[in-house]
Amino acid sequence: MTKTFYVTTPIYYVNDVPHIGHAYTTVAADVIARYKRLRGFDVHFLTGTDEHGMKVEKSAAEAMISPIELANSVVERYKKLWPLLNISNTDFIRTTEGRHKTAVDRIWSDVKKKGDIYLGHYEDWYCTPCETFLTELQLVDGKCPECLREVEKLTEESYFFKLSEFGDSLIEYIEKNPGFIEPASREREITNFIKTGLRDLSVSRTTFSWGIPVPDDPKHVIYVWFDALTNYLASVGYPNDDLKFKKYWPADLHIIGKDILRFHTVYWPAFLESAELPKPKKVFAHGWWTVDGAKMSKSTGNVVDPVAIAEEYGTDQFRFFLFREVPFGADGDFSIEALKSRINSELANDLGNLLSRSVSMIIKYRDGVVPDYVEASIGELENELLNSFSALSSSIDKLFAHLNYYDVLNEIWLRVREMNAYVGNCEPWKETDDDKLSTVLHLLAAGLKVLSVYINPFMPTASEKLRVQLGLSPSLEGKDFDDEISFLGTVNGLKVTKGDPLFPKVD
Ligand code: ME8
Repeated sequence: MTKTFYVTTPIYYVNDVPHIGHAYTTVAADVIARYKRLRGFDVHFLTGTDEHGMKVEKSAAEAMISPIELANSVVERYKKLWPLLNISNTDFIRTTEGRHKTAVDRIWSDVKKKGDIYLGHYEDWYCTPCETFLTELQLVDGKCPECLREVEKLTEESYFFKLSEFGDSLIEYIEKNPGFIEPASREREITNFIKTGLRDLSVSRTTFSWGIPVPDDPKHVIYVWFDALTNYLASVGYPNDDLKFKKYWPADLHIIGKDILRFHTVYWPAFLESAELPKPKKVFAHGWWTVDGAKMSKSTGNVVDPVAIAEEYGTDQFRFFLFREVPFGADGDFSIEALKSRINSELANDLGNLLSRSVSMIIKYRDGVVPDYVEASIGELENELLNSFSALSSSIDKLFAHLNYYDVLNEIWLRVREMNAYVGNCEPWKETDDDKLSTVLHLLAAGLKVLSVYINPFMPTASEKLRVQLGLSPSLEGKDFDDEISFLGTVNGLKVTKGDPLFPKVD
């Protein structure tokens, strides 16, 4: 049976246009989706939009359009952005779709039947931009601790979810499933939060109408987070397509920003437990991007538009930068200077030059056909390179298991540099021994072939271009992973061609 892998991004609010932060999470999910496909998994990769709630209703009113018109226009932008960034999602869900509403109705009804939803009264502070309820204690100078904006006092009839009863079982799940919350620092944060005691959660509102009505009590709309989280079930056929649901659920991985960790690691598993559904296997929370050292905000006007960056500097270059610049999980800073420097040094100089000099030498010394290697010419330098490459596969797989993209790229670039050093040490242009020269050229082609596989999840187009120059079939789809990463003796006879520089230098 084919192994499956289900990965999700958050579904993004439609009151904001896509920026580098949204691109970051979605490219991150795309990287693991592509890697898992290379490893033979049947991948379901979900992204989408979160379209209900007071925040969207207000933004639409300000723009003097209906909420659905606002949603439609922002969805258009996402649907243009994802192909531009080469995102290979297999589903795009909108919370205004019928299949989503069906799923929300069902989980609500199941949780209610279970006795975990009751009617009460709600009086507390609410931060509309963050769609978060806050206690008096959480306020900072009377304002929202997250966004530092004004909060509103709300008193209303509301349904509550008995979150307070789930603390022990949540802690037990976290303890029994190391790696459920990653990175580890986030796990500690959540464990501490749960241990301070959970309050029941208000899960319905009566003060606005843009949402999914509570079944049997339509003056209430369902709290936007209860609604939104359910998208992860709806996409895989819940509640009507049992076959599909069993195939993909529980999700293997929810990738999110650190801002929405609590929703995914406390509320979500509690809702699922109440509905007697399995919990996701992993939630990975990444860090936050600032821009030129400052928080990104519409008012400062420093919001980074991923469309402009990809169009000017290239999609692969942008994707590479996001994971090469900052360890995935940590906060990072975006600047055009840093992007350019990565492109020129590591893409153009290191990898681009390695390819172009290797192809040129194969053309010059062997009429463009990759020669076989000669066993007797394998010396110390060759063995070092071979050993280094043979350790790559298992170390990369382990790193991917923890979304350690930063070290994956480190491992890959270590090999790129080793190959460049190898060329420098061998000086093929001075080589007079024909066997030795063949062996060197063979090793270069074989190493580049392996690199084309490992860079593929990060830079799918560059991977294909590299393979075309090496005379390999561009796509890795349906290829056997182990064949593709095997080294010696697998590139004989390939006909290389000189192409455009893989990564043009930028000023
Ligand atoms: O929270 N740096 O949607 P949202 C890195 N609809 N990532 C960032 C970022 C930044 N500066 N800014 C945003 C929501 N992000 C809910 C989710 S899921 C059931 C519902 C990314 O449009 C990051 O992934 O506010 C963050 O979690 C997400 O955008 C928030 O997107």
